Amino acid sequence: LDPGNWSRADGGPLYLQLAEKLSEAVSQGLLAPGSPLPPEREIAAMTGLSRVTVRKAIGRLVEDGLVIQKQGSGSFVAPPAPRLEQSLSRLTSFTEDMARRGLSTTTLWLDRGIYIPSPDEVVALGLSSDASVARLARLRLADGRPMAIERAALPLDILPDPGAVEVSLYGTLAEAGLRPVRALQRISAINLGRDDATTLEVEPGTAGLRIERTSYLADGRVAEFTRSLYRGDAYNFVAELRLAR
Ligand code: 16G
Repeated sequence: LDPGNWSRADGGPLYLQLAEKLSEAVSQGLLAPGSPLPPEREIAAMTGLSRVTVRKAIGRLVEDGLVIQKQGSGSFVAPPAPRLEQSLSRLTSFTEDMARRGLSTTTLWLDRGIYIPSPDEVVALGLSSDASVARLARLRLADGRPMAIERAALPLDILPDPGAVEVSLYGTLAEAGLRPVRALQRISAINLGRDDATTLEVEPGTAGLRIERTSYLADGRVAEFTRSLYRGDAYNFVAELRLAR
């Protein structure tokens, strides 16, 4: 935030440049969630920018939901969004999970089409050597908050037309009488690479969860093989454990 770092020539209005710098400080953890922002006049003194510019920058962060203002006590970095509690014993879809919580689902398509399967898709889906595969890659958002990137692969006899999936994959499958009834899920920790981190709106290298789900139909056929990357700060996964006998 040093003075002298600010000029119009290179990068748009000064207040937006300042807003950008402050939001970087938040995503890099220099300004912790819930902590107070320095007062306007301090930021103005630090940066050499006018108080009007500082006020506009903070106003922008408030609009973006990164900063909250409390009457009489100033501006604070918004507290982290609460984690969602997700059961590990029920086979549900993203759309169902969010609807149950009263959250809206948005899906951003990253890819959707018919491909030659990769060797691990051939194995996971038990495909014959000449079969193609339907792939769906999506960013899933809950109330506008990016939660997960999901990359699903399905045999074409389960999903002949990937374009038919508008919102819910399980919804589309259920309409065809092909709702999965059982799944195996594997969870591991990862550090998100640059592209996936950018899509999930976190810094590259941030902790994430890699979740692989292979789901099955009632007749035993494999329905889907999905590899998902979840934001590490978005969920608590909950399982009930019982004494083994
Ligand atoms: C869940 C599943 C994913 C499935 C999707 C269907 C995990 C880790 N993944 O997100 O495998 O494809 O639901 O959701 O739980 P949809 O019906 O909303 O498309």
